[in-house]
Amino acid sequence: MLKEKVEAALNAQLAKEAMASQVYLAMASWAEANGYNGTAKFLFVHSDEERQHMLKLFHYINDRGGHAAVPALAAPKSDYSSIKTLFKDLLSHEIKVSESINELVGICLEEKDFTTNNFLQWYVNEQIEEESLARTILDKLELLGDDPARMYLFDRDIQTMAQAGA
Ligand code: OFO
Repeated sequence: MLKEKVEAALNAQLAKEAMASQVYLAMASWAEANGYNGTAKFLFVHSDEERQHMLKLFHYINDRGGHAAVPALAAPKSDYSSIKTLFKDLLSHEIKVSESINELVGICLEEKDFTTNNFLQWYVNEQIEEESLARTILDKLELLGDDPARMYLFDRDIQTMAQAGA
């Protein structure tokens, strides 16, 4: 049985994963509408992954005798000035999610809920990978500069990454 404090913190995390899915979906839409189909593909896949993260928490809460709440979500930002600003936002979003996962782990340890702590280790590792991927993409974008022809190559490249990850 989940303690109330842990259940509330898990539901708050569930809402953040759902929000991440929405944010990446809006980013995918911007990319697709602006002709960056490879980037859009990558972001659609990322959005789906965040939904899976949300569902994993959802089932865990219910399986442990809690009640998973479907969150109300604010409309995400829908416009970006460039691919680079989009990925900068994506990295800051991931950093915030990592901080929130760490706080959640802290709550589980305070409450001596070692089962949930164990369950959350998957998220701790996932965040390391996602932050590192976002940093690699941003480094690439820094190297490429803003030249549209190079953005075309970047877009083709990231599509390959999306296909390999899918
Ligand atoms: Fe859910 O992994 Fe990113 O945020």
